[in-house]
Amino acid sequence: MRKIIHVDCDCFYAAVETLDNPRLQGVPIAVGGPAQSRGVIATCNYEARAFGVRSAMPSSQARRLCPSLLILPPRFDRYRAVSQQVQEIFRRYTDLVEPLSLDEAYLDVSGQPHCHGSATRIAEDIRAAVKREVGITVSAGVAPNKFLAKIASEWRKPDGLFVVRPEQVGDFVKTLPVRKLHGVGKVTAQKLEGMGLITCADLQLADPEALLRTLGSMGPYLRALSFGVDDRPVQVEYERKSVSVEHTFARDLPTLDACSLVLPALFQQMRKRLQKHDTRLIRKAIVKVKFNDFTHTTRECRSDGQAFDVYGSLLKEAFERGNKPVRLIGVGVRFGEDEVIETPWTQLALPLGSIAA
Ligand code: DCP
Ligand code: MG
Repeated sequence: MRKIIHVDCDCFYAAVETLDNPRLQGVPIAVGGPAQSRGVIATCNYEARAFGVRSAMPSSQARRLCPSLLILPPRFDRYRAVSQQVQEIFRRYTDLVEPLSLDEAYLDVSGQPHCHGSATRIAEDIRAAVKREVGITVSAGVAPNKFLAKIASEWRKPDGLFVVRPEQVGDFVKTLPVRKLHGVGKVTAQKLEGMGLITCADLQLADPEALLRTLGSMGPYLRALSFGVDDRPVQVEYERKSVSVEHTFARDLPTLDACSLVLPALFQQMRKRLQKHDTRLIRKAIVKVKFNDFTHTTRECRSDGQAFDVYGSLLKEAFERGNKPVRLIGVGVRFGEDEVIETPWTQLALPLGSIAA
């Protein structure tokens, strides 16, 4: 039986801003792009959430909901530094730390000597140490596996702890909506709900054959999760699957020519970002285009990602799939082993919400 802790900082970027400027305490603030130039909200504090402001919302809409909202530009270097400080605290308790982003991580504390081996007490220790030494609050979930720990950490947010003991797993999953399961996005959620499966209790009773037919290999995996079973280990070295850069333009680019003009700069930026990853095998080049009606399309092809021309062709194909003014362009590479490449076409997808996250 493993003991997993999932830790997630509360309104992370906003918390760091308040840490550095205590006068912001109690004031509704957000971090993001300015409302005048189509910026979006990265996050906001809980005072702003009370007005309905949310991550990934256009800043202009956030301003309408909360006219006194203070929108600060992001300072990623500072967030990375605070993230390092927090992760150092995690490592006092175990070497098995898997960061998922700057503000969240899984810890496997099975068999650790600290706190007489109590994962709950380790989680409380960590929460107290982060508050005392770093000055921000974090929420934690403790459970026998990653999936349950991650859900548990949301339960008492902000500044809370929720523990799912092994004997409580059965009751805990029963009422859990299937869309909370790891790997279930909008499309899978719709398929499940189309089969009448709303909660994990429903999924437990579903015909495994039907699940396999509708969901492929995802079927058995989700069925296992619905019983609270998840064997994924905490992976110390998180392996990045892709690197990309993208840009939303202040004004839509009306033509393919206009798009082609901005491509070299994006390509250079991506190459720069890739320098850190040069030992990895690049398998594919990717171009993403988002149109002014918020539809988006991705084109990719087998490539070592070094040749600019490949991106030019992908951009042309992507543009022609929509043939509309372009709001955003992204370029990237995918790493990987020698795998079977799936069909190169990605359907024109709707809506924006699914990619903003
Ligand atoms: N983030 C972002 N854009 C998003 C979501 C998040 O830039 N659409 C950034 C800002 C967040 C950080 O990632 O501070 C961590 O994301 P979380 O989802 O954990 O959100 P918060 O930590 O801000 O809030 P919560 O208290 O809900 O965890
Ligand atoms: Mg967070």
